[in-house]
Amino acid sequence: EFVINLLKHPTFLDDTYTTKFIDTTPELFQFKKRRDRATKILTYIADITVNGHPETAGRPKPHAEVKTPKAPAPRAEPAMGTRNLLEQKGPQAVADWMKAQQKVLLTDTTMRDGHQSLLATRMRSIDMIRVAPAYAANLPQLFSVECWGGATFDVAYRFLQECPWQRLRDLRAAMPNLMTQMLLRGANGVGYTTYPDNVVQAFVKQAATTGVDVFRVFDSLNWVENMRVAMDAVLEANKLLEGTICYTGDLLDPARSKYDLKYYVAMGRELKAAGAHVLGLKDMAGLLKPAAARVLVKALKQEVGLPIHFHTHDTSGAAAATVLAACDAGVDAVDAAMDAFSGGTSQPCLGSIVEALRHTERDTGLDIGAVRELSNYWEHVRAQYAAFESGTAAPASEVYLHEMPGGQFTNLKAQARSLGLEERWPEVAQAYADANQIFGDIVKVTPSSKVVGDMALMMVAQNLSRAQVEDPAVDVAFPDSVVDMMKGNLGQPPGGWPAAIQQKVLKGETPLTTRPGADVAPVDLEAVREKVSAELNGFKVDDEDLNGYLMYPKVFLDYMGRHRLYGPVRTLPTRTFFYGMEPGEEITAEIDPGKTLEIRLQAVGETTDEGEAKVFFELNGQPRVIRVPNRA
Ligand code: BTN
Ligand code: 3PY
Ligand code: ZN
Repeated sequence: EFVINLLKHPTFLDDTYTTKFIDTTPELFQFKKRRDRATKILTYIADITVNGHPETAGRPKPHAEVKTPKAPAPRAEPAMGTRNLLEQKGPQAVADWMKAQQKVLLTDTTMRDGHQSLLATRMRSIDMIRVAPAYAANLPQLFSVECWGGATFDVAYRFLQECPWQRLRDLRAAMPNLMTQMLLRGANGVGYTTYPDNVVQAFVKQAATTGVDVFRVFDSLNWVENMRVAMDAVLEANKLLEGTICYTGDLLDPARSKYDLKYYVAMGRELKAAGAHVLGLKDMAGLLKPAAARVLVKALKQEVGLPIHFHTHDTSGAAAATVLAACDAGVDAVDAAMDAFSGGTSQPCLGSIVEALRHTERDTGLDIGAVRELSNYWEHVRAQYAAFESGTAAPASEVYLHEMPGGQFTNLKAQARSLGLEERWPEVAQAYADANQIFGDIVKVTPSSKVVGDMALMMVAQNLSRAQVEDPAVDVAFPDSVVDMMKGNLGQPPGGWPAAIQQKVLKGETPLTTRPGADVAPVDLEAVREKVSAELNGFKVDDEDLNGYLMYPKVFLDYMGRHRLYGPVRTLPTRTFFYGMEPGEEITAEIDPGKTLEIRLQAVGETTDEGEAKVFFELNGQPRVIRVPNRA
């Protein structure tokens, strides 16, 4: 057996490692040909077993009795669902069908926003793919399954060592009758910056080809201009376009008149004119109150005329009331998550909505027994991710003060903790609200929410008040993200940026007032493909890889570098991926359909004087020894 020099190399350990390193130090890769995928996976398990996973170190562990979750059995052959309608009659027919339904249609967000909001987006594909056939068979009445986009794209590459495209492909194949749904940040794609138009176009085309049916497109400042390129690309792909309004403020509060009924209706009409089949109403922070939902949904239904799909978060604990009010007011579809992934910063509970509407004219028609079985599965899944729980146990009415999106709330808390500001969280919440006002009261959702969060942390860390920040006489070193936003690089908010703060941040530089993507030169896609391929030693870069690189160049290359070492670790059980194995334990990993590795950990040997641990396995009954550096 061989020694893995690479793991010891300082470039790798300090995390600046990229595949470039492979080109400059070819001697480390001479073993390349000998390393089959099974050996790579054993290497990964050995490394995690000896050294632990960097992401779970010092975090709570799942209980010893937490087993690999078992998906419910399919109850029948998958019945026809919305996907069949989309395939046969196209997206306009789906929208017409939605409007003709009495029942409330449901989207299950467990596989995207549910874990994004509760578990820092760490759910692995295997836990989704295993249960997907049960969705197709047992819940064919679902409107859609939100399972892609948002933060899941980069987290897959970055932290889960898996390809997001493969996840999508597998889910698509396992749920042929259900529409898959993704969240797309308009000109920001699934990233945090503005991409060239042709990058956004290529991304949408690829997502549609690999398996997305419903595209929920939004802009982080509600600027429709910034959404058109993405929206047109969805129309071009003949998929269902959900043009989306982000809700902020407080509709019924006369003091927050910037975002009033007129504003939302006008934006809804703009989205309709831009070609949206469905109007998305995205309440990313869970700020829409029941009485306001009644007014808003009714007005949008009447004045815009598109079917409405409502999304909210239960941070306040009052989201179910808002959903039910929206149902009373005629909303067409709503988002919810399975019990174990609902509540708190996630969506309200799907099963409870099904029950609340039962025996009313808006009965969803979903089989509650099937919902329960799936939810039991998800409960076991969640137990495996104890390391990523945020510990938020109760509703937070504070959300009406700070207006943080569900996905950001727990993240910002963790960031505050790492800056030593945990004790001062109430100040962070207030500073977030103040930062929002400094920027002129804006929509806060990725990526604008990140800018407001950066600003808030800076204000608390440096004890700066809103008055000081706004005072031209007080010198303030603004975060880079703030400078970028004030330059106009995320686009324009309604009414533009407040001139005084913009001038202070930009120190005389002239901001952009046009659409940022319009000023970015198109990327030569084939030239990039060749460059990436060269960087990866001639690896054949397909369209999915290319689109991954275009969104996240470094994250993608780092992923490829680790993939070369560790192989298809996506096939490992989640406990093994995060904690390695115990002596005597046996697992299986299906690395190809029908090709299964039976892996048994026999023992972990002593560490040699060179600092290497020998790890003894049985692989499909044959003994194998893997040496890994002991860094523990
Ligand atoms: C990550 O990037 O943090 C997750 C992927 C796994 C990285 C492996 S875990 C063993 C080895 N040690 C490290 O610090 N990184 C790699
Ligand atoms: C995302 O952009 O990831 C979001 O979930 C916004 O709400
Ligand atoms: Zn959300």
